[in-house]
Amino acid sequence: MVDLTGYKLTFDDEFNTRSISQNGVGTTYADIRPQWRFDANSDIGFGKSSFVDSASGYDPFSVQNGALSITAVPDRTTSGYPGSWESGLITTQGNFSQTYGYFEIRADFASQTGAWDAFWMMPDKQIPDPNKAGGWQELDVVEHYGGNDKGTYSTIHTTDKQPDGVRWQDNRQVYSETSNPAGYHTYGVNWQADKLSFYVDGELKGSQATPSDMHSPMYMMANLATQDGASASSITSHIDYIRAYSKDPNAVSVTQGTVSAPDGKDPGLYGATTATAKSAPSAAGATAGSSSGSTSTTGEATGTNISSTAQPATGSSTSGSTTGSASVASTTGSGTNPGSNGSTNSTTSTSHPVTTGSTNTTSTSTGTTNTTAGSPSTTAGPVTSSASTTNSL
Ligand SMILES: [Ca+2]
Repeated sequence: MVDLTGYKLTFDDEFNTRSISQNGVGTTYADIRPQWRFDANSDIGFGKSSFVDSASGYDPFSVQNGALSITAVPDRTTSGYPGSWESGLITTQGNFSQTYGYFEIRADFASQTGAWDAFWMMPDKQIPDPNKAGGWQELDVVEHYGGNDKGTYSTIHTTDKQPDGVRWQDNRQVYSETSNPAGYHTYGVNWQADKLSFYVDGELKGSQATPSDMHSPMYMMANLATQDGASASSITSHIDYIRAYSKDPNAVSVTQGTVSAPDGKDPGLYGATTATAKSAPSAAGATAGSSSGSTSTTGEATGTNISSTAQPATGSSTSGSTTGSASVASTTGSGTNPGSNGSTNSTTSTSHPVTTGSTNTTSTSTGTTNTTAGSPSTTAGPVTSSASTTNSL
């Protein structure tokens, strides 16, 4: 079981309220990645889906029962890549990033074929690939495919040179299965200087050595994408919380928001500590978030970590040292997949977790989409400087 004794809670969104905007200014999340903006109200997305802001005319987000719901629907608005599904992504880019620590999402991921959920991280600043192999740094805490509901894919993307014959990330994945995939589960990574350990429901599923290029602040993203095969009228995923922790002595702890597990099964903080609520006069030993003394909103809880002015540069065209979003739009000739076409190179297919994951599973429904599905990996865009608040080291 994951043990966070000595850690501090450094980011917390229990999703009692909604704090999402296009650029993240004044909110916990942005819903359009600046380097992957496609039009006025959408992010190019990946797989068979674009990510839209509510200004598109379709709002993929809602907060109810203590959870954020993300609902994907077939092409509905004029925003987004033509013909692609429209869904949602949230990112803390520009607002929160951290070096090392434990990062966890509690979610009820969609189980319909074609659903593709992810909770993943990207560095504030990409380190150039010394091998020029088309790689970049990315940490996929969990990717979940509705067609393989029991499976959890955790993947480390690095530019470190891999052994001959081993593709970019093939030896950097932990795959596991859960016997009861329905309902909420937690997915976490403990990222430390020496190793990365992946957890499902608090249980260790595997570890890998931390690559040489993963020692700088990373921000978090969560999204519901779709792939080929999505045929439902809509697909919905639910996120109970996103929490981050640090054992850096200098880390600034936050106050936990009011716990609001839709199924009443919050796993707790694994021994980590939170900031003391400002107004908890007589609640001796009060559990954070459980009494009126600590009914801070999630905004307050996360706000201490948010730099209200820090925003990454929004000009995608100037940040395109590898694959700028401008070229995404212009090179999606086949029109089958905004994400993968956007990468316009062979790393797209090799970066897809199913490519490797399919060797570990008998699932065919996910495996069939290898060649067309982009992944969180394919979304990697160069990130320009971001003066985000960090809990480094
Ligand atoms: Ca919640």
